[in-house]
Amino acid sequence: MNEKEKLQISDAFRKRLRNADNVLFFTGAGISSESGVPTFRGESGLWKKFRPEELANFDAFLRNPDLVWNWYQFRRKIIRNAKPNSAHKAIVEFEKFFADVTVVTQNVDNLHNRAGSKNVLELHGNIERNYCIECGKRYDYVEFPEIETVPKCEKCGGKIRPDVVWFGETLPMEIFREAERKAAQADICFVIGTSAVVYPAAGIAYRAKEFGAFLVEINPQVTDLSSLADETFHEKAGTVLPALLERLKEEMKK
Ligand code: BV8
Ligand code: ZN
Repeated sequence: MNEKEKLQISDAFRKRLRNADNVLFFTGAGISSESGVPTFRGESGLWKKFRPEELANFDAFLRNPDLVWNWYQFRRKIIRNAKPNSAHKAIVEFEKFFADVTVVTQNVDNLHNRAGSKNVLELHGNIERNYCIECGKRYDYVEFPEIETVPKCEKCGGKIRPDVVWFGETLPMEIFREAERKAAQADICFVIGTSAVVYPAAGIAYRAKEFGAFLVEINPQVTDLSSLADETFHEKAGTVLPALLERLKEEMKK
């Protein structure tokens, strides 16, 4: 679909949009790819030579702290130079049309917050936050110098790690429980830019569907969720979401 063409939506979707109160946006790395932030598993995968599971885990960090720390420094640099894209911004605009709009994101790139979304639940933490693995001292939104070795805590000398959820680590329980509550209340659940292979996060989309949400998937690829979706747009989020916002404005005028 090019910018000019109008987005085709089903009558069922149009009806839901007109009557919805609670809308949930469940997002993954794909929503940030148009900001220039690489996804994990696509061809532009972050570091071809390593699978995310080999770097994003605590044992890898203990075994090779400098490598893992520099992987995050490499990503932080990309993310700091990135800007929220039209998809992130369209989600902020949706807040004007519905009683409750919640973003449940697997991303750690802080782009939903920077776009101005009010209710963002970060299931996997945030790359701009860090803490000492020994004493827990926080080092949030600190600009670490371009050092090659993992920084040490000024209080106790412990290694500092990014405040993200690594494979094998539990998600922040309060946040995850809130995401589950929102999923159970959602009238519409958008699933945007995720391969839906990471659990328990991916379970949020299934839960929303189970509790009656109208499931809308936006992803150029087919995923495990596609067969479950009530509406699928195999297009980029940066194209679909602004077009959907235009349709919404028209619908709301009627
Ligand atoms: C836990 C933070 C246990 C770090 C991340 C076997 C089976 C099932 C599960 C498991 C298993 N073995 C292990 C597990 C559990 C494991 C898991 O799910 N593994 C998977 C890989 C099989 N999960 C865990 O370990 C979780 N913890 O289970 O704890 C436990 C329980 C009790 C007590 C103790 C422990 C923790 C998982 C969290 C891992 N951390 N990230 C970091 O970012 O560095 S996960 C990482 O993957 C990111 O968060 C990312 O968001 C997430 C999912 O990836 P996606 O976001 O979907 O990105 P991906 O690249 O895959 O896909 C991008 C999509 O976008 C594509 O579909 C593409 O087509 C699309 N796209 C591209 N461009 C666009 C687009 N879409 C729209 N528009 C575009 N322009
Ligand atoms: Zn410390």
